[in-house]
Amino acid sequence: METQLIEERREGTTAVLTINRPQALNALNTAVLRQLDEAVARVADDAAVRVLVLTGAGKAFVAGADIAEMATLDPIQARAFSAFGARVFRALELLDKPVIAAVNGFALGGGCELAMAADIRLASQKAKFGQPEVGLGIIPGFSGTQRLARLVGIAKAKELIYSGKIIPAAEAAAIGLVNQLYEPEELLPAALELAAQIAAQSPAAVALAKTAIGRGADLAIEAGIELENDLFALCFAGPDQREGMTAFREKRPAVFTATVAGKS
Ligand code: CO8
Repeated sequence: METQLIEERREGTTAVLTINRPQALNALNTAVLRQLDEAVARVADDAAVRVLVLTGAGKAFVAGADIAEMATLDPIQARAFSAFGARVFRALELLDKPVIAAVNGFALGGGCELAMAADIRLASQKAKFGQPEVGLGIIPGFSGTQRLARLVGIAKAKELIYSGKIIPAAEAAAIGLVNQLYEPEELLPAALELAAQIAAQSPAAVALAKTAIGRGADLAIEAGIELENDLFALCFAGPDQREGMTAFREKRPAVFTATVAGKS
């Protein structure tokens, strides 16, 4: 039987995926990436799930791509591995449900890249972040050069990627890489609480907001505004807009019925 490298559970309407390879600090090898991809696809198809929380078992979130597996790759295999990881992370980024990374410890190399594919990053005060690839003679290969520059700006991304330095959680929060810091034992409860707060909103509206922000970030401002106008109009096609506004006028909580399932 295949070793279970991604532990999957449901907490109400939240799916919790825990990368579970603590003996290698949850390093991402092909098997972990494949199981993560499958778990994300299940979450995408499960209409009962409104938010995904991603975390790691033990003292690491993910300490990077698996160096032992990468050590003997030829250039063709290296490209395939890089493209595979990038595709898995992009599927996570494009999931039409919000993804919260609960960064419990080391988020290095591919681990930092994985956290950056999430919508929101919450972290333990003890977490550490970095892109140490250049010290191994490689560059980030799971889209880190692209997402880090977009998240923290080109100058800071260059500083981190060129130096390979590992920064504490407080510094990651100060540069905008992390949304919020928590005591280690408070991290997962905080992630679940935020997930529950998001889950109480219209899932259809949240999904459209995710699309507007995610796709809009790659567009010129005029095209982004057009996209928002179109997606705003689309809100009026489903039941949630009527329910949300009727509930407000009737001074009662809204009961949203639109479901979001299937890959975007
Ligand atoms: N890959 C494989 N095994 C790892 C990794 C890793 N990235 N990180 C840790 N491990 C293993 C260690 O080898 C060790 O195994 P063993 O007990 O069998 O020796 C075990 O996990 C525990 O690790 P340590 O004993 O080193 O734990 P420490 O607490 O002393 O140190 C560190 C923790 C500082 C996190 C240290 O483990 C470390 O520096 N790890 C490597 C960090 C790193 O360089 N990450 C970047 C990797 S490169 C990358 O992610 C590129 C992504 C794009 C790939 C593109 C594809 C082509």
